[in-house]
Amino acid sequence: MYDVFVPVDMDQDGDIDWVATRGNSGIYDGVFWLEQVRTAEPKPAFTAGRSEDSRALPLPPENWIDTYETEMTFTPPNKAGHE
Ligand SMILES: [Ca+2]
Repeated sequence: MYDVFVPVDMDQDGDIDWVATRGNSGIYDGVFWLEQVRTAEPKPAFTAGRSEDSRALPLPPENWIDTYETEMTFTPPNKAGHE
């Protein structure tokens, strides 16, 4: 859970940065800082803060809603077919 984002130029380079707190995330709780980086050449939008991080997943396909379940059920998956 992110409690608040505060815009502030942390390193006083003229670009606004974001400082925020994260809670209810166990060992990942704390304060973090998102810094804008300006370069003349293209570069990745994000740089990982840790050498080991969670697996990156691709965005869903454009037609994701077509494959999304539309029926609501109150039967848990392990009980389906036993009625
Ligand atoms: Ca800055």
